[in-house]
Amino acid sequence: MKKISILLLFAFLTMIGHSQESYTPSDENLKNREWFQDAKFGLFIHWGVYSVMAGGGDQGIAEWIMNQKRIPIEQYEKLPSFFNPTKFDPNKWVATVKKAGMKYITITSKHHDGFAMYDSKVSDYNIVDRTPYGKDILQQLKEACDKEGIKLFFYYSQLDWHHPDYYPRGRTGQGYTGRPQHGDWDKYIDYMNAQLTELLTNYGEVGGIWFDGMWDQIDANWRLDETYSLIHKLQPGALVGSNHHKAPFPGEDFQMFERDLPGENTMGFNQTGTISELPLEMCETMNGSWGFNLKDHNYKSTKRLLQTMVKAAGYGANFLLNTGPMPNGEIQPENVDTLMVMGRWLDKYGESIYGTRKGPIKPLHWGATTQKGKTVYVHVLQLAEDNLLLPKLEQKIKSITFFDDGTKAKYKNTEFGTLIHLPYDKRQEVDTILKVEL
Ligand code: H79
Repeated sequence: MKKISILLLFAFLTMIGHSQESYTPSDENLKNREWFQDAKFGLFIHWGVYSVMAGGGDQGIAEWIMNQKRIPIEQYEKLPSFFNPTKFDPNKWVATVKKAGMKYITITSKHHDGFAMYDSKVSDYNIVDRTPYGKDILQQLKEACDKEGIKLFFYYSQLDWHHPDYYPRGRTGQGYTGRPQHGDWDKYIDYMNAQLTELLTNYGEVGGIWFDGMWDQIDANWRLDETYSLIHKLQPGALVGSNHHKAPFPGEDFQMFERDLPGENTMGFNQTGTISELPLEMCETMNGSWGFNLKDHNYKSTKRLLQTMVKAAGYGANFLLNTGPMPNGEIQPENVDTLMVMGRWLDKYGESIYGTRKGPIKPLHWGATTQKGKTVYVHVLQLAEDNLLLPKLEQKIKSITFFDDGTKAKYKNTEFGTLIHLPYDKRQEVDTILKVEL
């Protein structure tokens, strides 16, 4: 009897030893979480062989074209032979990122189509073996990033429309692909872990892994414990996040929100539940597409993007803004223009964004607050009146000044909060920032 309970206890201890339930992030990981929260702004890059299709003349299609147009694997496999980005210049990408005021890049290493954009040895379905270009873009980008102090994260799709062992199939990649109606799920997970091992061993220090696609079959046996342990073992500092649209699972280091501010669900699929205590990140598109789409000119204004970034910062969340490079390897000029405008704004107002944490007042219809030490930045994004009622703060206010010219703002404390006078001639088009000293 006693022997059995000791055995059981042993089994239990071994289990939690591997389990991410008991995951304690390393010091390096915690340091990187702080870095991440300070960084605030990154570039998301969706680049794959689908860029050759440029959306196929359809405004709403890009990296999903294989699934949406039901292209069988046999046909889709021709795309890599058309992929030859002769104008790809990683140094130019990184220069653009720096000028935009971004601190990191998250790039697709493999999207749902299963095609690896790097030199993978566990499958020849990759950029080196299958394209006339023949070079590893992740490698080149990492070198360019290292030179400039930009961190590189890898997006990795758990969902795979190409691998035969991604079986049973989930909500997508059904029927048309031409794969046999059988497969060995565990072999697929092994394959995925092998690819992740490559990504975490061959490219030096990686910022983190950005998972996507688990929503395809959320209840499948993803063996998350094993995958997350593997990543934390290979690179204890790398941050793990997953776009499963749910509250974070054990072993994850940050929580992400797709095209929604934390806690919002305008997209309909963001059932993230509560906002966790982990570092947060919101990703957003500049038009309506992630990958390159020739017809999608539905660009959001820089004003709107900057205001979304400010609101995200008000939640303490990073803003990961996307671009889908063209098949020739260049970033769309329209996107570069937008990034330059954002960079110029950050040159001037970055103090109120970088290194801040969410402010004492949760974002409201008029704007948001961010905080650094004893300074609260009040970001007034839209206000019809010339007075702002700032809800009561716990600490006493010492002074309020306009960020732009350092002049004092008139205010008075009322029982409902602080009434701040905001004359129209002090207003900025994008964001009128007040510095509140506590
Ligand atoms: O990589 C980009 C997109 O390709 C990918 N994530 C971003 C970062 C993405 N795929 N799908 N979506 C985003 C939207 C999610 C749609 C879903 Fe559903 C709604 C997933 C589950 C419900 C539609 C219905 C797709 C599967 C079932």
